[in-house]
Amino acid sequence: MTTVIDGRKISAEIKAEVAAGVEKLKAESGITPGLAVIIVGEDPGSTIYVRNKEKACAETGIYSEKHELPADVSEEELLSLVYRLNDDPKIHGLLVQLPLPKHIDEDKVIDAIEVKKDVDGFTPVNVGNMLIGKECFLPCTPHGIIVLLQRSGVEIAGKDAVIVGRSNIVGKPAAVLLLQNNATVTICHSKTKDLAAHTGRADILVVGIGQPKMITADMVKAGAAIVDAGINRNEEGKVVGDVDYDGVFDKVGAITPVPGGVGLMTVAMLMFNTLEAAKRAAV
Ligand code: BQF
Repeated sequence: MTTVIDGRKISAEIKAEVAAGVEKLKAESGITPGLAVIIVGEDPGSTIYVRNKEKACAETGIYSEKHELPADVSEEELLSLVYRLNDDPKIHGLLVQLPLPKHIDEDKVIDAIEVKKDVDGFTPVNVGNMLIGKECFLPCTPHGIIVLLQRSGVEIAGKDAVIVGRSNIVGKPAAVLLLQNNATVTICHSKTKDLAAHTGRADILVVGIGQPKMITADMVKAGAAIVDAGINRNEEGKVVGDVDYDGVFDKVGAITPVPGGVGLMTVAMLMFNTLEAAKRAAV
């Protein structure tokens, strides 16, 4: 019997725990955690994601601000908004929704975010601290993947974990966190020779590449745990992952659905990080 890893249930648990933490912080210190989200332009995906974040803030008792800038805003103007929010005491967490328009240097903008407010975990200092296992804000999607596995009873230590995709937002940090949890980790990417030979040995397979139905039944190990971090639209306009869900379902031991899996955890872990940022500001 295949287990559906229920991102809806587990993200709701995380948000309930965050809501309780927010109440406690308010009662004990009078501090309300605050999240500021900057969105540049009107990318349809980004608009939905930002709305999901605002909704999650409302659910957990976190104060939220949305700052909408036009697509043709200058880098300078965006940076000065980041600096202003860095210094705003109501704001404990600050993120700039990616991707940014091509005329803006994403790395430069990320680097401008105060490390103590970097609830996406994207600043170089946070990434470095994560790599050496020091206290930091963990990036939301990979952290969400670890929590999904832990809370659905998938053992990580000693397992062969294979990651397909090496983005700075999903694949690379997922590899680091799985390694920290004592998996034996392989990272596959577009230049990997014989992808199926690697994926077919995975006890835990994490996929984030942006290719619908890229991972098929012949490529997975029987009984494996499959984590699908892909979000694509198929020919019918339906949201689908990178894994051929129906095709692999009967063969695998556990699998995350899309939608209703990793994506929900990304937003829940952002709430977790924002509460953490506010707690640290309180001491
Ligand atoms: C779901 C994101 C790519 C690039 C930038 C729930 C979200 C998505 C899916 C969501 C994502 C993806 C976010 C589902 C935030 C995850 O039920 O499947 C929630 O809101 N996400 C983002 O902010 O930036 C992205 C993916």
